[in-house]
Amino acid sequence: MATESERLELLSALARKVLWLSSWTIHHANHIRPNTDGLKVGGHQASSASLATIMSALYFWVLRPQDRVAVKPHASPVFHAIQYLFGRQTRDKLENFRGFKGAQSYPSRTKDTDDVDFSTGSVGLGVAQTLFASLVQDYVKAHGWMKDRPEGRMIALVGDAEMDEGNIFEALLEGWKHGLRNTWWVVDYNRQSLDAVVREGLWEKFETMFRNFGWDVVIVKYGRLMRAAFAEPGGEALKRWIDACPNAMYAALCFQGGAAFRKHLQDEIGDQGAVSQLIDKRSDEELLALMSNLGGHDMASMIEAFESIGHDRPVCFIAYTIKGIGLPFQGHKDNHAGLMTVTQMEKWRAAQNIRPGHEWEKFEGLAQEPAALEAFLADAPFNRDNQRRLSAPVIEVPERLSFKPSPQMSTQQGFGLVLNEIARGDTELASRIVTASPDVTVSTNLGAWVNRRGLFARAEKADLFRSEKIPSTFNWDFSPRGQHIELGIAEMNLFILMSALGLSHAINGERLLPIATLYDPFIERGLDALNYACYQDARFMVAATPSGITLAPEGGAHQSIATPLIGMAQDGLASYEPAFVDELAVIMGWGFGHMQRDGAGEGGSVYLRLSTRTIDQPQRMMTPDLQKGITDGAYWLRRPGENCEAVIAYTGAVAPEAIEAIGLIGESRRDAGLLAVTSADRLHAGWTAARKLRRDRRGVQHLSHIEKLLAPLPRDCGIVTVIDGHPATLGWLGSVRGHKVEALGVEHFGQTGTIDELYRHHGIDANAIIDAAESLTAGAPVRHRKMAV
Ligand SMILES: Cc1ncc(C[n+]2csc(CCOP(=O)(O)OP(=O)(O)O)c2C)c(N)n1
Ligand SMILES: [Mg+2]
Repeated sequence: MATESERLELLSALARKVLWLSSWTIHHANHIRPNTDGLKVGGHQASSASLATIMSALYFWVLRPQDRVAVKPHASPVFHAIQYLFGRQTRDKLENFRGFKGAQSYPSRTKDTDDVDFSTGSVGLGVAQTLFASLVQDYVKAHGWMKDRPEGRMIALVGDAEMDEGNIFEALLEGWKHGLRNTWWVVDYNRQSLDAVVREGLWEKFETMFRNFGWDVVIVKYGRLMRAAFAEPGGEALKRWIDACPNAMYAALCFQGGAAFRKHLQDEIGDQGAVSQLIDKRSDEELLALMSNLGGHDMASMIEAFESIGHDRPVCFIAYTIKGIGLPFQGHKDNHAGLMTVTQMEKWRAAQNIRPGHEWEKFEGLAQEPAALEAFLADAPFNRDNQRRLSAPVIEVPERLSFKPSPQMSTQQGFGLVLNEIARGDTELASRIVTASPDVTVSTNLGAWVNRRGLFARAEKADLFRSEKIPSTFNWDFSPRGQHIELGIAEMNLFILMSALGLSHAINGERLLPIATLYDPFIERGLDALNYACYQDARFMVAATPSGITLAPEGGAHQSIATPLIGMAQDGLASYEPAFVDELAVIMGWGFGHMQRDGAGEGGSVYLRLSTRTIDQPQRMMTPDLQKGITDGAYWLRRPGENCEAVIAYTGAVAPEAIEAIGLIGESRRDAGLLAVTSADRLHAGWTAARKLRRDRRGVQHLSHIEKLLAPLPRDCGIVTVIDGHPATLGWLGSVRGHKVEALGVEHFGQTGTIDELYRHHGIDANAIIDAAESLTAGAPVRHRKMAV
């Protein structure tokens, strides 16, 4: 067995190798791989160097298999190099870094093959993901599902400038409310962002803030060389100088080198005996080594810091580093996209005893025995379990979700009713659903669900109003069994929580079926986090309500126009906007299945754009055909006749207007058809996929759902589309088979008013639909119009 100090030496050697391999990966992509014109790798080199020691300390020493990490985006070459040394990444992928199907520019759960825990890229989001992943682990544990699995630590490697992202602060506050545990954030305090050097004293702000939220803070500022020098005569003066040196100056001196440090120290400290001696006895090279021996580059200091934690409270490590350490542009303020020239790389290669042509060899140039290095890697705690990506069985979804019907309802009300029915039952589905809402639980109709299933907290807390017997519609009891996670008003948090809950099957080996509710316009407030959750292939359901101008008296600021287009364009999210509650129940049932479907390109998350508008509900049998039409995205509510001249295709809450218009149009155009579009997204996706299939495999006759639906229409039939949202959502229907389209919808921020007033104002009322149909089709004018009210 190697001794502790031998093992530390092996570890430090591997950290140097990690820096080399990550730099070589980047260099290879820029200078060696053929056809890399225009593929210049920016942003990675200096940022990666900054973290090579810290990440080596974590992966080769500190981490256990159950720990999970979000790596700062530009440190992806470091991550890939570490995985390469573990034998989990191929040389081929490294050689193809940033290339098609190569190792990804930013660590990606879905695109990389070397065990990325959490994707990163849009700074701030991966950081918050670790916090919510920890809360989800607590949730799984509290529900008795952890079995004998040990608790993992959720760790983020955070850039200091990344801390500017507001979503991190939103997450911190939420974490505090929920008693966050098992979370470590390691701030790479290199005092540089992309453009600039960060403000002086930023660390103090970080420190107070984290302590304020109940975190432990560990500042790792000085490496061992520094600490030894401080203990020498004159060391105190040196330390004072280092502490007082402005960030930009320190960075500039690191770039300029030992001689520049010497000159500055002499100029500023003057001739003071002991300290002068301390400086003089070191060569320029030694002086630079001393001055750049910040904590984050000193293996022993980092290990000591990590190992000093013996509790499960959250910890923020602030590790001082130098951006681009060890490379020719270290510390330079413009180094973000810094790359080594071929000559610089040659020089560095030679200095590390790496023979040309042997650059990818794992232990090339290291003085340590390959067998000892190999044994050390094999023995790393992190490497002891190969099964880090877990899975969980599919939760059965009842054939049909039921609800207590009424002749008139809104889809938002229906959503509450469907969930209430599930909550009443004793199914596996009911126990695996977990809901969350950013302070709009009651106003999005989750109240009944919460009354039955309770709120989640690690400790019991009774609803005081209930214990005091004060009448209230809602029972707000908190317990470890609760299934609703109440969030503060931060939509970013909502979607990152969805991202964490929706990956529970892969991270915790226990499947959860998360449902988020929020007001539809605030999808945009959390959009980057929603996109992030989808990018990671987290699985969840979003009920967004109310929506559109249909929320009329709520006014302009709350109206959503673009969300149907977001729903269509967002990859990994199947979007639906049902008009009727029976449709919604079908979609939700299908959705719980879709959320659990596995395999390449299979399954995904579900977005339900709902409404508070109460409308007449159809009394009908839910036949298998109708059910299929609803989930495929459209069905004929009134089938077009053979000589159809006009079709109205509608989505969502404007159903009554479309139905009224078709009635009036029908008086002069008998064969008119009414197409209920439950999902423009599914229709469009199906259409695109069918065209691709036909193109790729000539002779294949596959038609998509919308092509089949529109096939019987005569060529000169006109289609009026109508939605309470942007008209482009349905406008494309005309391209499917070349029909003329008049697309109605909302393009401008509205104002308060009644639904009738606003529909008229924006031209999505029955008369506007009739006018549009008339303008598209020949024949006698429609005689009747809807009477003004
Ligand atoms: C949301 C978002 N905005 C902008 C960027 C572009 N960007 C990438 S890295 C970076 C600077 C990061 O600085 P820091 O976090 O200190 O990391 P360092 O470069 O020092 O390693 C910026 C602005 C991004 N990736 N994500
Ligand atoms: Mg930085």
